[in-house]
Amino acid sequence: ITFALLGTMASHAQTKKQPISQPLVTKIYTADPSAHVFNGKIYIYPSHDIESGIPQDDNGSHFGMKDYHIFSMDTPTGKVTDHGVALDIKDIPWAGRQLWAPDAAYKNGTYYLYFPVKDKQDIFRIGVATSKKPEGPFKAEKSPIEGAYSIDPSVFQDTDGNYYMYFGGIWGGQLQRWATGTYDENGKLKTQQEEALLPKVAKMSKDMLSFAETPKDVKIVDENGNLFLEGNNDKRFFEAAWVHKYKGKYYFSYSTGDTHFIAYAIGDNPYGPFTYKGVVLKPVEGWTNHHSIVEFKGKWYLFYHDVQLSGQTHLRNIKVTELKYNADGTIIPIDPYK
Ligand code: FUB
Repeated sequence: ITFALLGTMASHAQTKKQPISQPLVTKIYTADPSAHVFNGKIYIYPSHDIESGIPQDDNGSHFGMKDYHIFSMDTPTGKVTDHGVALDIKDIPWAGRQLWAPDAAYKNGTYYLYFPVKDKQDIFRIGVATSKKPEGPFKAEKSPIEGAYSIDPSVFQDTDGNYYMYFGGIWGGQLQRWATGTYDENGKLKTQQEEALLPKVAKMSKDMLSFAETPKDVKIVDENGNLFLEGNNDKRFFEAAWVHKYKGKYYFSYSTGDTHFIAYAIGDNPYGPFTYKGVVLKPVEGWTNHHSIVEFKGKWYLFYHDVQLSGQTHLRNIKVTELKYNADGTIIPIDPYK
């Protein structure tokens, strides 16, 4: 070993980013953590990353996940329990491949697991599975949710008892194929000068298994009320929608994808419009950035992922850190590395 090499190693050690939090799960790879408080405990519904052997591309083909594990914690710093396989792709009758980021909701004694997966025609659709327990196992419905498409479902329970699903993701998430409301496999991404594609929202039916309405666009606007252009790719929606409510306001947070931020916008009702306010989470190591925000015993937490354990974009590990607000309700941006 030469002095020159030693010098390089020393400077790398100095510049290597120190994460602000450690992986919650180390035995398997996990990502896209959707956290909820059920029965006084934190339940995490993440993707379960695996080595698919499929080469990386812009459509995320290397994310070839096949099942979900659900995790619980008594406190955000407590022991993490892996409840094992909660749903396997082979038990979803209509599924083809790529079981991506899920979410969950509870209503009247039943837990609902919402998940995106490509159908046998390779079109991303959103399905639902049910269980009497938050950790599953879950049983999938026979068909996808009618009128639901693309990826990254997240279901928000409003304080009035209504539930809303937010969904969508561009590029590999195929949202660009649904720009007209029906599927068009030649649907193109917007050009830099065009208004960016928007995520979708639909109120859930009373049975939580279907939509009560045709999905609507979720408008994310700047301080002058203007929609972002595709060229505003540090602010426009890419994937990973999440909604939470804080002091009576609705916070819509999302990933900007190719610029790797978790950004957020605030609105007065679940449908928006939402006005862009800034960054929740700066880029993490790994291409994707995907999160959830949850309140537990009066404090707020950001669940997110990076690739600390593997160094590889498709083999991620979930994490948690506290999230704080300024007095005016804006979120204090989090840098995941010191
Ligand atoms: O985990 C697969 C995909 O990567 C998710 O659906 C996206 O949000 C991104 O995190």
